[in-house]
Order: sequence, then C-alpha cells, then structure tokens
Amino acid sequence: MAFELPKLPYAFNALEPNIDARTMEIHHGKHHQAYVTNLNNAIAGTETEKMSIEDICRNISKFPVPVRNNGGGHYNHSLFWNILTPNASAAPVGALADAISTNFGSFDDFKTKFAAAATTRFGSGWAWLVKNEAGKLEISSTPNQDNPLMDIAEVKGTPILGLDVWEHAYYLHYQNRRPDYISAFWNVINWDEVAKRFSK
Ligand code: MN3
Repeated sequence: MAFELPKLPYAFNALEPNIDARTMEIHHGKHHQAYVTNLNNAIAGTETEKMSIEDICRNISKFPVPVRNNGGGHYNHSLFWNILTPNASAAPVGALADAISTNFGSFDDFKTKFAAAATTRFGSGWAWLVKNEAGKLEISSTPNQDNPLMDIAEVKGTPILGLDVWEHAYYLHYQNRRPDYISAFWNVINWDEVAKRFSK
C-alpha cells in the first residue's frame, strides 16, 4: 500500500504567531507531500511497499539514497506535526519530567542543550530528543532527513521529540533568525504526545 500524507491535526494558522500559517501550508502540503510522492515512486513495485515506515528507517543502510531522503522526510514530518499543538503546556509532567531532570539536570538545562543542538546543526537537518535502547534520554541532531531510528544514525533510539531546522520550516517568518524560531518552538510543544512516545 502506498504511503499517504497524514492530515494535519490542527488548522494551518493554529500555531500562529510561533509558526505562521503560510509556512505550515507549504511545509505540510508541498514539502511533506513531495517526500510521500517521491518515497512511493522510489519503492513502487518492490517488496518495500509492504514495510512500515519505521522498519524502512531501521534498515535504511540497505536502501538507495532516494528512500533514505524521502522515507526519512515522511517519518520525520509525520512525527513533527503530532508533537506540535496550539494548546501547549509549558513543561512536561510525570515520568517524562523526571527523566528529563535525571538525564539533563533540569528542564531548563535540557532546553539549553536541545537548542544548542538545533542551532549548531549546519545546513539542513533536525534536532532530537531520543529514548535510547537502555531507556535513557539523549539529545542529538541529524543532517538532511536522517533520524535516530536509522541504522546509520550516530545516536540511535526512538525519537520522542523532533525539531525541523531546514530553512523551509521557518524562513518565511524568521528569515535567517533560526534561534528565534527555536525559542518559539517551546511555546507549541504537545508534551502529552511526547510523554506518550516516551512511555512506549
Ligand atoms: Mn521540513
């Protein structure tokens, strides 16, 4: 079965002023759609069509570059839309909050370290909060559309929070001010969804 563009769980303008409506519309409808279309084209008529996007990522070293770029693009953006919300709480609670404090010192320390990973990713890529195989939290960043599920990733595990730092994610509103976009990201995080991914 071919992969499909997931519906955005809120309106294009729902994340204003943190992420503008025009950016959301193009990012979801054009960029993410292109990853889905190109992934489907890259795997058409092969056994890969029967695989989940997670399993494709876990075995990505066996696939050609178009599957890595577009499969990663599809997985990453599907995660990204779901960890954003117009009804954000300021900070996580419960087991996730405890794990963040244990691993990074405090929630503020975590934010500083995550923002540094997002800011210093050269060119296009993503910053991640990862639950590794030992169940511990790690911060990482990946180039292009790679992600921590991939067998080629430096830090491997399950991504539970991700921030797209490609210019297409922020340039219309923030131009070259990536740090301002990263600051705004904290206002629109769906911590319930991140906690759900953490507890899995
Ligand atoms: Mn993107």
